[in-house]
Amino acid sequence: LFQWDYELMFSVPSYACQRRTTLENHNAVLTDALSLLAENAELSDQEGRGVAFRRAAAVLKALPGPVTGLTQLRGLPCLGEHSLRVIKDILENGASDEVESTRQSEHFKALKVLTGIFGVGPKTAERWIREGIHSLIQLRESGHTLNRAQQAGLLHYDDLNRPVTRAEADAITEVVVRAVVAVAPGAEVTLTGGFRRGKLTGHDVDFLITHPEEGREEGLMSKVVSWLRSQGFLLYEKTTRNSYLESTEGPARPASNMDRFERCLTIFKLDEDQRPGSEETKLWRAVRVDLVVSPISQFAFALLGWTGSKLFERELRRWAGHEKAMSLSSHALYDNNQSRYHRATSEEEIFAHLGLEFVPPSERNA
Ligand code: DGT
Ligand code: MG
Repeated sequence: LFQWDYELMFSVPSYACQRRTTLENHNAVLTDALSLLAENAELSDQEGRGVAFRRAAAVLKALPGPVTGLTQLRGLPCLGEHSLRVIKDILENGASDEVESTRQSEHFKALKVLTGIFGVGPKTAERWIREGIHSLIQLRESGHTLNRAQQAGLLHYDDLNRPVTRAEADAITEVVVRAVVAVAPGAEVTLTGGFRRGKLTGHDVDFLITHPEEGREEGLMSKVVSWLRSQGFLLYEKTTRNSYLESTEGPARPASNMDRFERCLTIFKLDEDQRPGSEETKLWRAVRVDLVVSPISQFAFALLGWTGSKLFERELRRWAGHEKAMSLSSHALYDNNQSRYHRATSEEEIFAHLGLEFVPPSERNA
């Protein structure tokens, strides 16, 4: 029936940061399939392949309607041969053999289970799998010595693999605000990550803390963490100096005062309302919470950098480097042509420096 009506051609710009990607996804079946292949590649140390699948999925997420035929995709960016083959299989047969066999594979399932433990990355998981460890029971029985993070991860495995709801994120926000007000009146707390983009659930809750007076953020993290610990809110915590810059591509330059930029990975103990009629006796759940402290001079960059999505961030940096000869990080924006940093006190200013139209957080869900 009017088949040709739906044979609309789509058109989208190449970089995810040039697009508006809301949470409304008209192509979830296709993007779930491509995301699974991306995840498998990332877990198997094939980052390049992973990014290619993520970019392809992001293009489909940005389309204004469902894809019904391959011809609609002609001329779209980021859709490589491999991704197109997967899309074709799903459109024609309802499923892709490659995706389904990956989903069912013992190796992928074991990687998922083991990297689902907080503190366990793909390399460790791979090593354990080579020793025949595929499950939590086998890991417990193996007698491997686990570090502090992994012990906590194993102990709270079920909670940490259960999505965090918006209501739980709000409850944690209240606690973090109380902690910050108690130790540093005037300091400010901002919810970042997926919840700032409007997601209804998340794998963790991300916060950015700053103080309107430059320098007053120093020492803030340890005070906040001490307060939270003394009030019994923390099941685990580890503060690290931010090492993000070393891990990104491109010549992003560390800002001079980057050593003030601290991050604390925690596991919160969150009181839970007992469900009526529930047999459960546990009155709390564990939730992964990330705390980041930024000096006010870097706040806009930190906010932009910690709001995500991960692909949106990656695309912003790629745009900056390839199209503008600039280096963007969560600390600063360096202009290689002018050999200077661009100042910014808001996300809007950073987009403007980059020659991009402003994209609000709710439309950064690439
Ligand atoms: P989620 O938590 O799975 O629901 O989704 P997101 O988008 O909140 O992802 P998450 O929590 O892993 O990270 C939040 C954002 O922070 C992410 O979109 C990019 C950024 N991010 C993640 N890890 C790092 C890091 O090590 N350094 C910096 N600067 N940013 C990071
Ligand atoms: Mg998050």
